[in-house]
Amino acid sequence: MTEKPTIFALSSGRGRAAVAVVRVSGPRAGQVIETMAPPLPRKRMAVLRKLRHPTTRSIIDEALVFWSAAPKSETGEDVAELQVHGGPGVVRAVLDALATLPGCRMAEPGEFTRRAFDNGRLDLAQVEGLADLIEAETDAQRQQALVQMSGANSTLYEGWRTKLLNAAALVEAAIDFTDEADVSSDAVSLSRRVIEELHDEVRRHADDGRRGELVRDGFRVALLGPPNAGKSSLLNALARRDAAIVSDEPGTTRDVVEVRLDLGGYPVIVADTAGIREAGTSLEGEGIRRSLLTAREADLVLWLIDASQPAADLPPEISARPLRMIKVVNKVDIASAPMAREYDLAVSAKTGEGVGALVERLTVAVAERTGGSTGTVDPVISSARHRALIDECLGNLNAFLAGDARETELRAEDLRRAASALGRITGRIDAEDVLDQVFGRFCIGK
Ligand SMILES: Nc1nc2c(ncn2[C@@H]2O[C@H](COP(=O)(O)OP(=O)(O)OP(=O)(O)O)[C@@H](O)[C@H]2O)c(=O)[nH]1
Ligand SMILES: [Mg+2]
Repeated sequence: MTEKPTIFALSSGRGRAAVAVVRVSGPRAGQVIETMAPPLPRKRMAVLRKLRHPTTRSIIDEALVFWSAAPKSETGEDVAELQVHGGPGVVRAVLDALATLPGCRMAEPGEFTRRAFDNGRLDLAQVEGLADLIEAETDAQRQQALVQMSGANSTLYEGWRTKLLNAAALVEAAIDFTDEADVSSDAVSLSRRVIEELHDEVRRHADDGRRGELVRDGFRVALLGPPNAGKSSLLNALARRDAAIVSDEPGTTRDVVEVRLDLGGYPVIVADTAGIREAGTSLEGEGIRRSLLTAREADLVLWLIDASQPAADLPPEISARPLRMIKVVNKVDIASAPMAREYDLAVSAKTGEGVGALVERLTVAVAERTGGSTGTVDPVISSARHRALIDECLGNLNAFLAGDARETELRAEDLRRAASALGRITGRIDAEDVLDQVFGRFCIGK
């Protein structure tokens, strides 16, 4: 049998830093320490050692060396960790030295995590949680990813899957009695109660207003309004930088400009759009088409009007839809907000008046929509992949509940299919097709 390659990579960030972490995983990890920084230290105890080049024996750096043995390590293999000084020259020299050792090669992106998955240290949902944790920009994202990485989603889905497999086995056992129709349909009715309860539980989990996905992908706010209302100015005020071009010429913004904000720990994506009016040119018409599309896809529309101008009506494409909307009057520094008009807030993008209140209002809207889920330890659906599989599970549970109880084999099949959808979330079942996609999200060294 050929030996599995021992992989190594810089696991900390690139560039100058106080410390750089180089990780080595695989059957030769122990040998790496014995060659470059002998002797092998006690497991999981940091020791300070001189790190030497394997052939020239020249000193590369002083390093803190950790050693953990298979299977109780992060990857489930033997792992050596070298904490060296974080200069690019040091890191280069360490990586070059490692490359000279037989059986050792540079790791590919996500390869350490892939090995942890292959060795059962993490399941697929946990791996995705880990990728989300590394990408988390806000506190809500961090907390949600941490829950998933710790295995809360996996435990929930595996629990459901076990129930389903038990119920399927019960129904299948009854198939042997098919000549006694009563016995077999009894088994189906018995399972029915369990499945009805499970169906409710899965449906409640799926019926979450997409709050997990909102936290992971960001809550989308579309800034919409007539030209010159100050949408781009407001975007810049919210972003605290000049993200979009502002001018006194109506029709300045043509393309959608997005900025990402952290509002109370939630990721929010605010999109500035082209002002809505009867289009002068086809180019402007295309801009307006994009504005309306952005508004339709948004989780909330911020309709902005100009206090110094006659009232502008909501475009019919927008007023016809049940969209969440906040109506804001801008430019209160030059015109008093007309009381007759319906609006929720008055601001001045120029002086900043009322912008704080608007941010508060947005934060509340986002928190409501995401169920105020910071601090939660409940597992939520966080990705489209998981949602599709949960829906598939529900579809099969529906088929079971609606199906003819006398068709025992078909009913058992419904349950097996529902179980298999859940198994694909955690990667217990034919995960091959999604593995490359999931592990491709990681960088080298993770
Ligand atoms: N006095 C005052 N002027 C403002 C305010 N907000 C924006 N303006 C001015 O209004 C003009 C239009 O601002 P923009 O932010 O470009 O307006 P817009 O809604 O993005 O316009 P379009 O992109 O053309 O649809 C600019 O001259 C701004 O300086 C405000 O609160 N007070
Ligand atoms: Mg603009």
